[in-house]
Amino acid sequence: MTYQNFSLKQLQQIDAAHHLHPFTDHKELRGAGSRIITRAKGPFIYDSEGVEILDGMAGLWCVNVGYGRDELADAAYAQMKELPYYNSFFKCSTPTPVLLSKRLAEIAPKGVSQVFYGSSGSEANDTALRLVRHFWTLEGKQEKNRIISRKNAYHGSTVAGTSLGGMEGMHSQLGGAVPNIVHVMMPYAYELALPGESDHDFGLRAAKAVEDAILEAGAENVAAFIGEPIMGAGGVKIPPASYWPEVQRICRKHDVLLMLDEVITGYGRTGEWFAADYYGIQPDTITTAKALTSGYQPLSALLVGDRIAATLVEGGEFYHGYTYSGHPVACAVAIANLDIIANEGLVERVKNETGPYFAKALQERIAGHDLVGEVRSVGLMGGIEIVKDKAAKERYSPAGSAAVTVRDHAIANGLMLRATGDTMILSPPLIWTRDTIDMCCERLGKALDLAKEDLRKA
Ligand code: PXG
Repeated sequence: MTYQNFSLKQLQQIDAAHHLHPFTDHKELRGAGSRIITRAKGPFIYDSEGVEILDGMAGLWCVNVGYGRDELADAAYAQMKELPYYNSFFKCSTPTPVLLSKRLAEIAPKGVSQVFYGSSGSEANDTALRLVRHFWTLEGKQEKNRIISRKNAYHGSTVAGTSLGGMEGMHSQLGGAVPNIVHVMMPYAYELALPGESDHDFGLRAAKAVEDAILEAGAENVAAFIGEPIMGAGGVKIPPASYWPEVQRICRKHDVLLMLDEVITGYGRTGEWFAADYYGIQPDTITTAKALTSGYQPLSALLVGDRIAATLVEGGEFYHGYTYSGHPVACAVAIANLDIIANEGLVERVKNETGPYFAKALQERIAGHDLVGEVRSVGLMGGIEIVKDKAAKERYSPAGSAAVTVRDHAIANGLMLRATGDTMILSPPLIWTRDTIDMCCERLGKALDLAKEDLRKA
C-alpha cells in the first residue's frame, strides 16, 4: 500500500476516522483536517501538495543533522539485513549498543560513563526515576526517595514523565501522580524576576527554591533534583548563568543527586555536546533521546554517572528494562548520526558560527518588532515572547492566542515553528547556515507583521 494512491482528502478522512494524535483536540483536528507531510530534504519539509516549508523545529527538536541523510538510511538497512533485532537481556548483547555505549562514554561529561537504553525520552525518565530510588535503597536509605522538579517542566508523557514534569494540565488528567515528587519555581527571569532584581540575583533566588524544598522535606528524604538545563517545551526558558552552578552546589551540600534532562539540549543544540558542558556542571544522570539518532529511529540513552553505577553494579539485579533496550538498528543509526555530527563539526559550528549568528539575527531583526517582548537563545535554540505592550509586558488574551496567530502566518509563509503559551520557539537542524537563518528571520518578520495586523483588527 503506497500513500501515493490516496488523495489528500482521502488521507485526511482516514486520519480523522482512526488516528488519535498526541496532544490534540481531536474534534477540532477532525474538523479541519491534518496537514500531511510526505517528504523532507536538508532543512525543508514538503506536504502532500508539494508545499515547501523551512523546518524551524528540526521535526520536534530532534532532526539535528537535517533530512535525507543517506548515511543513516544505509546504516539502518545494513543492520536490518544483518540482524534486525536481538535483545540485551539474559546475558546477551549485540554489537551496535556495545559500540554506541563506548562512543557515548567518550563524549559524555566527566564522571558519566554508563548507558541504559530505551526508545523514548519518557522511558528514559522512567528509568532515571526508578534508578535513583533504587540507588538510595541499595545505599540503605530507602526513605531518601523524594524528587524535586520544577513547575512547567516537561519530562515526557508516561505516568512517571507526567509526574516528574510540572505541567498542570497534564497533572489534572493523570488521576494521581507518582508520589513524592514536588515542584519548585522555574528560573524564568522575564516573568518571575522582581522589579530591579538582577539576572544574577534572580538565578540565585530560583536556586534557593530548590534548597528550601530540600530543607522542608529534610535532606535525608530527598533523592534527587531533576531539571532540563534549558526548559524546552515549557518555552525555551534559559536560566541566568548563576543558576546551575548554585543548584549543583546545593545538591552536593545536601547529598541530593543531580539529574539533568537533556532530551532537547543533548547532542549539540547548545554548541556543546551536552548542556552540562555548556553550564560547567557534573550531573549524576543525563536523560537523552531525540537527536541521539536525529529522530531517524526511536532511541533514548540514560547516561549514568559513576557514583550511581558503582552501587548499581554491586547491587544485584535491577528489575527493569524494555524489549527494545539497545535496539541494534536504532543503535546503528545513532552511531552513524554521531559520526555525521562529529565529522561535519556541527557542534563547533553551532558554538562558533551559527549560534552567535542566530542570536544576533534574532536581536537585530526580530527583537525590535512591536509584538516582541523578548528574544533569547543559546546555540540553535530560541524563544520569542509575544506581547501586546512591550514595556508593560502585557499579553494578548486569551493566553496563547496571539502566538498561534503568529505561528499560522509563519507556516503559511514557509516557516514551521512552535507556539507554546505566548512564546514562539525555534529549534532548527544544526545544519542551518547563515543563509538559512536569514531566510527564517525574513519569514518570521513577515509573519509578525501579518499577525500584528490581525491582532490590531481583533
Ligand atoms: N524530556 C524532555 C526535556 C523533552 O523535551 C521528553 C522528555 C519526552 O521524550 P519522548 O521521546 O518520550 O517524547 C521530552 C519530549 C513540544 C514537545 O511540543 C516536546 C517534546 C515532546 C513532544 C512535544 O515541544 N519533548
